[in-house]
This record gives sequence, C-alpha cells and structure tokens, in this order.
Amino acid sequence: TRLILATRNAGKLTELKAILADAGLDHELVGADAYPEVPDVKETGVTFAENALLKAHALAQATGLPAVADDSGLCVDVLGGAPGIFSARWAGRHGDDRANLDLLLAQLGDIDDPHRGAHFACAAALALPDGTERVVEGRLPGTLRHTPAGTGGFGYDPILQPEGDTRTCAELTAAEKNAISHRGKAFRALAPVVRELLG
Ligand code: ITT
Ligand code: NA
Repeated sequence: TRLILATRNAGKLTELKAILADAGLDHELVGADAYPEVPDVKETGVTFAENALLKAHALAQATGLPAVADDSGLCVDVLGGAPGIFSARWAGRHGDDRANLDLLLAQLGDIDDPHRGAHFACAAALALPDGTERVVEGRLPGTLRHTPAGTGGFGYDPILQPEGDTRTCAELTAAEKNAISHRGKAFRALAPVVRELLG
C-alpha cells in the first residue's frame, strides 16, 4: 500500500524515506508534494504531537490514504524550550534555515558551554482515513556550538552537537544522524505500529 509522508520539507523527507525503509516498511512512500491540491494545514497545536496529528489527518482525509507526519524542532534549555514548535519560522520567514540559526546564535550570545544545553524533538504521527491515529516522540540531546560547522542535514544541524560526540549533526553522515536522531527514534518506534495497522 501507499503511505503518504505528510511533509513539504525536503530535508525531512529524505531522512524519513531512509528511516522507514531501514525499518523494513515495504510500503510505497510518497511525499506530500505528490498531492499539490491538498492545502497546507494550519499548525494550530501547542505541542509537537498535536501538530503532527493535524498534518497526518489532513493528508489522510484529503487523499483517503494512510499518512504519517513529523512535527519537530529545537528546544533550548536557557530559552525555556524555545524555539520549540516555532523552530521553522523563528526569524519570521517559514523555512529560512540560515536566518533561524543566525537569530538563535545571536540570542544565545556568549553564554558559556555548560549553559548551552538543547535537544531536538520529533513527534511522529500516523493517521488513517477512518480517523484512527497514533503518535510517538523521540529526542536527541546535545549542546549548541558558538559557530556553525558542517554542510550535511538541514535546519539547526550545523549548531547542535549531540551528547557524546565532538561533531555537529551537520558533520555526521546521513546514516549516522538517522541512527541517533529524534526523527530516527520516533519513526523507528512508529514503524511497527504502521505494520500492525496497515499490514
Ligand atoms: P512540514 O510541516 O511540511 O513537515 P516544516 O519545516 O514546516 O515542514 P516543522 O513545522 O516540523 O516542519 O518545523 C521543523 C523545523 O525544526 C525545521 O524547519 C528545522 O528548523 C527544525 N528541525 C527539525 N528537525 C531538525 C533536524 O533534524 N535538524 C535540524 N533542524 C531540525
Ligand atoms: Na511545526
């Protein structure tokens, strides 16, 4: 069966396809861009889980096919969890990764390393056309660098150094990132649920 990946973020989509295929799902994985007539849902939730469910339900309802969605972001300890669900538009323009990252670094200023703790969070949701829903979450803890490093990944990857590593997420290979990432953890947990509900 076809499974819709309810995202228009190219970086996410690439990771999702690899993570779900590695998890042994043999469904045909299709991005939301295959359904340009489905309007983007308003992310009115106040949690990653609520927003992931909104996105998954919107695609499942509009297409009559099962859909999975990701809502994710960077939560900074010293900022009380911000940017959190606002990570994609922290500097104002949706999806302007470089501006978002530069603003965040400016907000942190020269706060010293022991106070630069943060984590990536991801909620992975599955919705079926009949309204059935499941959602699971994953996290990647680390610290924020003072300057960006690396060219891999997307978003805030050049400034998040995972706990126990000396590199940023943008300096990891795609496989290395997926093995430890918030997205990898969440969707590896969702994969057996997809298999159970869709066969
Ligand atoms: P869709 O809603 O279409 O999936 P989006 O980019 O709007 O795309 P989100 O609302 O979930 O998705 O925002 C996610 C933002 O969080 C993303 O733009 C990045 O800034 C950040 N982010 C999430 N996962 C990340 C990762 O693995 N590495 C770096 N930044 C990440
Ligand atoms: Na969001």
